[in-house]
Amino acid sequence: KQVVVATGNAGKVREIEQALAGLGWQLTALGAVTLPEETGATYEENAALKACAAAVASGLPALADDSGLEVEALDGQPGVYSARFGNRPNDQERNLYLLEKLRGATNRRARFVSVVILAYPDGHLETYRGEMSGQLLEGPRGENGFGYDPLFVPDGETRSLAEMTVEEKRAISHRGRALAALQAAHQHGLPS
Ligand code: ITT
Repeated sequence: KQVVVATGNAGKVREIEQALAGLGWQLTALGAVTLPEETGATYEENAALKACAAAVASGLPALADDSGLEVEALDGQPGVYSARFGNRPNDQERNLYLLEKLRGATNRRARFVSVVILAYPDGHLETYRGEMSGQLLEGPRGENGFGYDPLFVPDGETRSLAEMTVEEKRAISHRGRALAALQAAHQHGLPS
């Protein structure tokens, strides 16, 4: 079965391909399809916007992830705005911005949320959600992963996500959990 992976984020592509390898689907890149602007107020709305646009444009089922980091001391920010936090242009700059915002903060608790939606060209949607709680470091650690990974130590772990392999991150992460639920629902084949 051919399924379009509707993301422009290479880190997500790696994690999705690794997590869904067991399904034997032919995962296809977006190609010429451009994703719509993320105008939704929730992860669910934004994931649906991206997955539906790709499914309609390609005529194939399409999978999208919308995700974010919710920081307790910042009242849940940046949340759905995680990819544009502080209007900073890249992951490294956004990490510095987050560290500035948290300077001196004793509560460094945060959680990642991922909503994965599989959309079909006929408009049918499947929605899967995963979360992971942890603590934010005072400086980056590790080179793996993407986004806020170098700053985040999951509960029960000592390493940051950027010090883990893709496999180790998948076993505990927000996206890993959402994708595990998708995989379980499709163990016996993709409906039509
Ligand atoms: P697409 O919309 O093309 O999929 P994006 O990066 O813009 O790519 P989002 O709008 O969902 O995706 O933004 C999510 C942001 O949240 C992402 O850019 C990271 O900054 C952060 N994020 C989400 N999951 C993460 C993870 O597993 N590790 C580190 N940062 C993550």
